[in-house]
Amino acid sequence: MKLYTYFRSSAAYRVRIALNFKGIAAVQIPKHLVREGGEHHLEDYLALNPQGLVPALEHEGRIIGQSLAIIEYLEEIRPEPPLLPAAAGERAVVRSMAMSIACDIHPLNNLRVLEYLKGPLGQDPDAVKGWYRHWIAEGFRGLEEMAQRSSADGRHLYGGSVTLADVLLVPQMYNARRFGCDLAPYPLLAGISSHLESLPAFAAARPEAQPDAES
Ligand SMILES: N[C@@H](CCC(=O)N[C@@H](CS)C(=O)NCC(=O)O)C(=O)O
Repeated sequence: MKLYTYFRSSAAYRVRIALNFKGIAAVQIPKHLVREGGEHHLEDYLALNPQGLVPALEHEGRIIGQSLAIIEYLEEIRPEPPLLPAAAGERAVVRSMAMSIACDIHPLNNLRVLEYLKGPLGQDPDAVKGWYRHWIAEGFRGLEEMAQRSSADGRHLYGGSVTLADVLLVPQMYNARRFGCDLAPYPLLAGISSHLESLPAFAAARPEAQPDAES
């Protein structure tokens, strides 16, 4: 199994957590998103993943893009330990929390969106940071409230064990800290993330611990 990744990519970070959580080994193939205009734009990578985004997973002759599709695939080929609860209704709630990050926060704050704001739209760095922080605040406000309803122990977004929603939370929190977002309004999310970051599967997946990490 091969994972095309970049140490700071939060979507790749999600997949690294899921791989570690399930004890699945994957060879990491770094694609630098900034160097030389971004290695993800080069022909060799586009031939593998026409979307030109990381992560992508290569397994049994197939290339799978999209972190959520990859994680659901890992869940299906290695069901234990599970990242989704057994009951359909519970799984739906966990997925809704995960998607609030993957579909509603992350795409608005992705590198190419920020670059487009800076370049073609001529926005200055402070305006771009403001954009980033705005969408984090919008997304985290709702997620904090969802967590109040669904966390059983203040250490997990849903119930009292690790789920897909937690796998999405930690990388988004990492990014929010990088962009200097005010996290004080989300004490539950901050507490949950801090607990999760101490778990081995999450700690080993953090950007600074990756082979392609830069300071
Ligand atoms: N929805 C995709 C998002 C993938 C994505 O946007 N990856 C980012 C890194 S986190 C990327 O490759 N960005 C390159 C760019 O914006 O140019 C997923 O969940 O895998």
